[in-house]
Amino acid sequence: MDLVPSNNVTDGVFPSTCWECSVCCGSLVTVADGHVTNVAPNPQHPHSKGAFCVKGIRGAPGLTYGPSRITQPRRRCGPRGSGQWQEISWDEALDEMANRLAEVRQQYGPLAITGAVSGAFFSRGLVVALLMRSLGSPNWMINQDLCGGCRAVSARATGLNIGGGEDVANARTILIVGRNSYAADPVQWAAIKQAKERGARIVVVDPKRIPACDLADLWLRPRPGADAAVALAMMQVMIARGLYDRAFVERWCHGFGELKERVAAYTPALATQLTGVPADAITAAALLYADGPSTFVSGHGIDAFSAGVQTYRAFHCLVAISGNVDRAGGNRRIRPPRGFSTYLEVLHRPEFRLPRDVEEQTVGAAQFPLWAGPKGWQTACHNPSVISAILTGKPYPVRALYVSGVNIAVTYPDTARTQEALRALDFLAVATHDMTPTAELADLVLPKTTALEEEEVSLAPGGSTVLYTRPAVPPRGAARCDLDIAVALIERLTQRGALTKNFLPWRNQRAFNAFILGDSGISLEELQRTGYVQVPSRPSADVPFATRSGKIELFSETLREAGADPLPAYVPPARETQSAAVRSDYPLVLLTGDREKSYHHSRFRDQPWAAKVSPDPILLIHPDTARSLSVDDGAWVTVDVPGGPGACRLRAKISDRTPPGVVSTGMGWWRPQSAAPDHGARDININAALPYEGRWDPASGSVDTRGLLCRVRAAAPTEAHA
Ligand SMILES: Nc1nc2c(c(=O)[nH]1)N[C@H]1C(S)=C(S)[C@@H](COP(=O)(O)OP(=O)(O)OC[C@H]3O[C@@H](n4cnc5c(=O)[nH]c(N)nc54)[C@H](O)[C@@H]3O)O[C@H]1N2
Ligand SMILES: Nc1nc2c(c(=O)[nH]1)N[C@H]1C(S)=C(S)[C@@H](COP(=O)(O)OP(=O)(O)OC[C@H]3O[C@@H](n4cnc5c(=O)[nH]c(N)nc54)[C@H](O)[C@@H]3O)O[C@H]1N2
Ligand code: SF4
Ligand SMILES: [Mo]
Repeated sequence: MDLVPSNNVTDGVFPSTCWECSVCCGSLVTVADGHVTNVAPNPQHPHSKGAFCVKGIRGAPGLTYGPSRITQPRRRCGPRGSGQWQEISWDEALDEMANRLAEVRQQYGPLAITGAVSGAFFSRGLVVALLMRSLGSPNWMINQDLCGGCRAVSARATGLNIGGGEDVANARTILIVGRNSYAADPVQWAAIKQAKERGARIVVVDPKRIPACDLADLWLRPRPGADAAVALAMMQVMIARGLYDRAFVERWCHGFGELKERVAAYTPALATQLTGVPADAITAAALLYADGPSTFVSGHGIDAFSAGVQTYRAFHCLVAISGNVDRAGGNRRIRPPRGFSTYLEVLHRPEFRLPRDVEEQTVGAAQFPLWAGPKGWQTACHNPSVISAILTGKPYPVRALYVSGVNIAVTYPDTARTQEALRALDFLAVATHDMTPTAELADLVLPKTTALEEEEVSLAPGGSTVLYTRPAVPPRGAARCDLDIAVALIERLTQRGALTKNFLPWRNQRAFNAFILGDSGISLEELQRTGYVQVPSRPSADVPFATRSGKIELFSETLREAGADPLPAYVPPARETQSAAVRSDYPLVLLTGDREKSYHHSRFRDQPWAAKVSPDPILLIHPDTARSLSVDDGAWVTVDVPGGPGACRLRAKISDRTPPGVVSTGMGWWRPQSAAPDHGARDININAALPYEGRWDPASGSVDTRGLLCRVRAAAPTEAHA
């Protein structure tokens, strides 16, 4: 059957899904005269229940109709980064891209070609991975070493794949660790507020006084990066007092004896020394958590650390021994609807794989087998090792890169080195909506459709809502979606004999989406009508865990085999291993990545409404610290870290939300109006000051993007203007 293309645009109000971030809120999109005139929350939506944010309302239309939108392919016609572009047709762009990729493949072999995307959460991530595989390369970079990588590796090692399965609505106690739902996730935030209203108890573990602290019954304020000790001590209390779930542990946990032995030393008193949290607060947190059902709500604040896997392991073990797994009010494992494929599953399916010996050559797989290569969570590369490979040719040359839907010249640590690597490539193509600092360094810039122009089928975080994003309007100009770009490229690569195997058998996004729906019994037509289909959640209790033992591995056989510590442990933050001299030169601790409601990472930087809400990159400084530094509120300061590539400029905001001695900033800053090609990415972007090399988590390869030592100085008057 030939599937009708979905871009039959009509005016009206249509149910859809906001696709600007992974929260996946249900939306109502109004189209008038072929234009999106309004995006609003869908109060009927079973997943988001009317929750929404300003990025969905203003960001997506701003991106689609804004003046900075790229609508025609561009070819570089001056030196790299000179900002000289020539508009070309898609045929020219695709021919050139196929020629250049075929040349690199011929000269250096398929492994010299790499992709960069945000990950397999969006279909474009899967598409780019499969395009790389079609070229014969297992290499693709994802954001997750900077994002959710530590929890994903821990989830795999422990067998506790509970991301998205927080049953806040039915919990008696909610343990929030390193998660600021207020800014990051309006659906979760609404659920937490509702739970509080009905009497749930809330325990927050966060160095900063975030809005959830105002709802909290108990707030633990550990030193950054020290959380594992909190979890280990909570387990120690629960085990010593017999407050763990014996029956669950016996039936479903592997290695309880070893865990018990490991945590015995982590008394609350020891945890106080390691974290600064009072012992009685840790004990109180353990007692509240043990009095369930309790759900563990966690986030980026304990991920993206060079010991993040161990921290997550400690919390995952805490969840396991409390028995709050796959039961109401606890943490559920998500099982996709029968017959439905998630992008992540497709990535791992044998028919979409390259031979094992090829996948084993994925950059980083030798050092981080649980992260990169065939055994890795998303089979991706280790990013900083790719950057090195581009610059040094080791372990082998990487010469061509295709970037889609990421702005790595801003969002990867060590901006200067990332830029140097991008400049050193033989070929760089960037699919984008606007001229980001990454796109500025490309040979070819490809105009991408936005989420208002694309069709996407996906699964809501809770697993029981299949979501539909409607192509509400036709693409502006010549913009194309990732799948269309990849399919057209594959055709040309085939003609040039540069294809290993076609791993993208779909003719268009419709066919791809039909494949994702598979035998689920859900049709695209139904989704188009309703915007979502609710499916009964599949019970996961009694389903064996995805480990060799079929149990939750408190003692992880996978980690043991990989030569890592099989039991959860406290690993001192890297800063504590620095010399006294360095610590005295860099006396403060830096947190990065504070989410802002008006921005999504580096996005929406050209949009006036966002700049109005948040005009400058902020560094939160405690009043006492500001006083000792003689920094006034609103003053421009510079921040740098030991061993870092340089300083970054931020604007001080004096606030007691951050503890004394800890300064805290956002990420993703650049200014489209500042001079190309950097657009400020080496000035006001915190990643200009962070190294991407350094201590890497032994399992996930993550670097510290927070908890680093730093120093803050008043910016010289010449540096101080915005
Ligand atoms: N508006 C908006 N929403 C977003 C995004 C965005 O850019 N803008 N990005 C999305 C993405 S990709 C992600 S990954 C999520 C991230 O969102 P979250 O998972 O909420 O993570 P963060 O906002 O990075 O940090 C959460 C909390 O961790 C705390 N924290 C920092 N260090 C530590 C520590 O050592 N221990 C503990 N316990 N806490 C610590 C911070 O103070 C902060 O309150 O947000 C998503 N949502
Ligand atoms: N220091 C520090 N660095 C960090 C973090 C931190 O906390 N601290 N956070 C990390 C985290 S958690 C993450 S997830 C990363 C995020 O890093 P990125 O994914 O690079 O961030 P974005 O700004 O969201 O990426 C934006 C690019 O995606 C494109 N884009 C947006 N929407 C779409 C779409 O629908 N389709 C396509 N094809 N493209 C689209 C836009 O062109 C935009 O330029 O940053 C990481 N970097
Ligand atoms: S949180 Fe905001 S940006 Fe993310 S899906 Fe919901 S409305 Fe869209
Ligand atoms: Mo992220």
